[in-house]
Amino acid sequence: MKKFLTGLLASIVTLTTAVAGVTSAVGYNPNKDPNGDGVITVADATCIYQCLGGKYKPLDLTQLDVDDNAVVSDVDAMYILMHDAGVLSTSLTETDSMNAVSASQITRSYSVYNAKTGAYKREYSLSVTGSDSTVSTNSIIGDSYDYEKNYENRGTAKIICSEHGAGYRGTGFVVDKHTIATAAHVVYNGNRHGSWKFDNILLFDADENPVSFTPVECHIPNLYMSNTSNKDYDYALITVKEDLSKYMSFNLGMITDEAARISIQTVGFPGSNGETTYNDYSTHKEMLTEGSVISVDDKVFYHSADTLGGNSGGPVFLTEEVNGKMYNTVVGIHVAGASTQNISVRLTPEVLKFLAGNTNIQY
Ligand SMILES: [Ca+2]
Ligand SMILES: [Ca+2]
Repeated sequence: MKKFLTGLLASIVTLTTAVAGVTSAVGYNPNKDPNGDGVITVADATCIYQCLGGKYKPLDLTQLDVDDNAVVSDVDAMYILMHDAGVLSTSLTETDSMNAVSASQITRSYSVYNAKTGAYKREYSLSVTGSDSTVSTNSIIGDSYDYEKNYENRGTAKIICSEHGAGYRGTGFVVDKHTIATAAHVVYNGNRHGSWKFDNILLFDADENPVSFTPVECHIPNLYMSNTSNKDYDYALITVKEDLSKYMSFNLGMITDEAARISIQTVGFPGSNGETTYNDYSTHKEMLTEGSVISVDDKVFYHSADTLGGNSGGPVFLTEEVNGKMYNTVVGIHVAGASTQNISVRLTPEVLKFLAGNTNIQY
């Protein structure tokens, strides 16, 4: 985190010559106070990073969306840091609403399977704490998001499974150094109450050359396995043996309840091009489609970007621009298609805790 902040602040300093342009482009709302303590400081950026790492669940997610674009992402934290560095010189006008103090703990349990054999390995639980300003303001050390993203390679994964008739199971995306996110129904084999047996994971470099990664573990929510028709918990992860740092092209973020109609994109490896079904997985091409959010529920949201079988587990993301640099922020995991709208698991603090703040990752 320190390294990230240092780099970011250094880049902010170089941007101060274009302050006027930055400010007008920002849409920064000075009334937003992420941690609810009445002042805008670096602690508010920390609060955003901690929530994005699944450490806390804020009472009011919209307080973290400081540029009012219905998405909470690294970009909001950057705006806070620009404000703190004097690039954005507005002062907080309201100190009334504390975005704080919920004693609740949200706990979810997960089962782990050997990704090569499908056999059960172990179980664990993860808890997210209600946001508390006295905690969030403490320190900027020990968070997730302590490395810079690499945008040269693609972070979209093709999940190969010869045990399955089609030879592959779907799409995933890199979220951490050894972690690939996907949908639970891509990895869960209900017939044996375990995971499918995965051969390898393919990622693609900047020249579209496939690179193989070795699957090690599959982590699946117990709530999904107890009711596989419930889309709310249709998310999972696969760990791989090799380091994925060069493929971390996505940030993770959260849409707010007001996100209907914002533009999103999906990317993945559909099993057909809409006319022809691919029989050979090696011919799958990465396909990007665009659409928008239609409506938002607590744990899922609905969108209009075209998807086909094989897109399952792929990222639903949006692109944000700060000072000429583009950031791809995943806000959902594609889980199901339908004729009028597609369904995506919504990234919430509980899901972010699992993907980005998970202390049970083995590889
Ligand atoms: Ca604050
Ligand atoms: Ca935002």
